[in-house]
Amino acid sequence: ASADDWSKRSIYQLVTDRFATSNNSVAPCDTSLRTYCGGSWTGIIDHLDYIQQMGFDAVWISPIAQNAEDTAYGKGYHGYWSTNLDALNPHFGADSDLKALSKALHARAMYLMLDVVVNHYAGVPTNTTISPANLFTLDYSSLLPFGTQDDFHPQCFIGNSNDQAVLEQCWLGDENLPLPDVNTEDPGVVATLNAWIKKTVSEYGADGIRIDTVKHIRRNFWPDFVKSAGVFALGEILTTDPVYAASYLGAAVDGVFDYPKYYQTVTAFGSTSGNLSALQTSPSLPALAPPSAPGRRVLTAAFLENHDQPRFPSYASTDTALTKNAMTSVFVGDGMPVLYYGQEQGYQGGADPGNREALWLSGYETNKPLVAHVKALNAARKLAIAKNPAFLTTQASWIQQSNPSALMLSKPPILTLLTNIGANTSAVQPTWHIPAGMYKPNTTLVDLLACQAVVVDGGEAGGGATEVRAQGGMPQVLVPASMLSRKGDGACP
Ligand code: ABC
Ligand code: CA
Repeated sequence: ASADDWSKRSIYQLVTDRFATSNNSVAPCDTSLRTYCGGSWTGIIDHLDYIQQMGFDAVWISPIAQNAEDTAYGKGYHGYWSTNLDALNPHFGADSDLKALSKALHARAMYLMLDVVVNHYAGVPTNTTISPANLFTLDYSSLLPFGTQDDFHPQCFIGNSNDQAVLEQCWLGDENLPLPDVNTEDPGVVATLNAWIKKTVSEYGADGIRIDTVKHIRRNFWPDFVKSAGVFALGEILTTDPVYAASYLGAAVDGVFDYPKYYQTVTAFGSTSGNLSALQTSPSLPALAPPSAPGRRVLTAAFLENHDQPRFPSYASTDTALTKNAMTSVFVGDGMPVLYYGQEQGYQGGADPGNREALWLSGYETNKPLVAHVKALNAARKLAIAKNPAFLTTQASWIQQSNPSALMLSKPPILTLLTNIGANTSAVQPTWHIPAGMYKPNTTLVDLLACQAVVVDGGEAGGGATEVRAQGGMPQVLVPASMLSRKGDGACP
């Protein structure tokens, strides 16, 4: 599938080892042990209803390759510590299970996104500090399909460096668990990786790939790799800098995770005194992207949580109003929304590895407030796309509000009202000002979250200017009532 196809989708990101076990067995899972808890590809197949019923039509799973077993930081249950790209991780199931997952998704018209790691492997050191140039002894022959030291960059750690050459050619990890950096300067290595991604995508019927550590490989490596994949490629570039993130957009990969917006969103809604300004003033990534080939679609992915960041409520504590506002801005703003499994269950784990809880411990309960919230947000987004195809290509714009804890985002046909006042009932609720001229006087709008009507003022003087008072710190997602059908299409019948 292309970027265009993906742009309409909502992605559910899961950690394969933590999402669902085969046969619904309920094993304990202590995240601090950094070991396998028993999730499998078959487990995912058995819980596709759960994912689909929330309105998701794509699933991003953990990297599938065989990983290092026992390391100083536990086992490779997350999948990012490859040892053999040509073998599957046996903890997640058999080859036939992964193929069955792909088939089961496609039978529901859902997409499969594979996570691919080609920047590095994991190498368990057998001896440290041999010489400054050879920091440790590694069994390179066990890192397949490469297998020789020349296939990797010389030993050096990235550490805290921001130097682009160091980021690209030194190693992630540390002395306890070095991540041998693949020599992507070598044409033979590059050819092997391009052939590998082509084969992997076709073998497992992937509709798109999430590419790990994009900023750690030279920029001009990526176009051929993405072309070999032949499907939409969404890159991870972990940065707070929009200009840096955007420089990869189109030029290296089709889409990037909007990490800058993630940081701004956490700043804005992470507390009731959060600063809302960066979120409103930061330029959007597509606007900063280098000019791409005519007609080429570039995409960003919006998210509030992932496997590398503390879960949102671990910043916002238990204030569900803040969480709901932050989630709303992700789903109905710019970019393809990505929800990290467990957010819908209100999971609150902190930094890695605490943020990788087992979902089976929640019982996959669907009558939870955040499950309903996610459902409503996916439905709102689908309605907006159906009613206005330009929704996907029109950039959202912030409408300045005088109240310091109120935000208003316009992305037709949706007008989103956000606040970081929080759930505390004694807080004075902010008022949003819908400017005159936006809607005809007397238009009825419906908040798709509470299914409540808001009527635009008819008064001569105001010309449709309307004040809306927040309730309980909750966000509102407004569309004209005329867009809703009586039958109900998921969004407020
Ligand atoms: C394990 C343990 C951790 C332990 C660590 C030393 O070892 O679990 O508890 O602290 C995988 C595993 C991890 C594992 C790592 C290392 O490997 O999932 O559990 O950590 O062995 C990708 C994947 C990620 C994966 C890897 C490595 C790469 O999504 O899951 O991790 O295979 C860098 C990379 C980025 C990478 C990330 C983990 O590390 O660029 O691709 N993600 C700054 C740098 C970033 C850097 C980040 C690390 O620090 O600019 O390049 O990301 O945290 C500030 C933040 C900064 C931040 C800046 C931009 O903003 O405080 O951290 O970024 O505000
Ligand atoms: Ca590298």
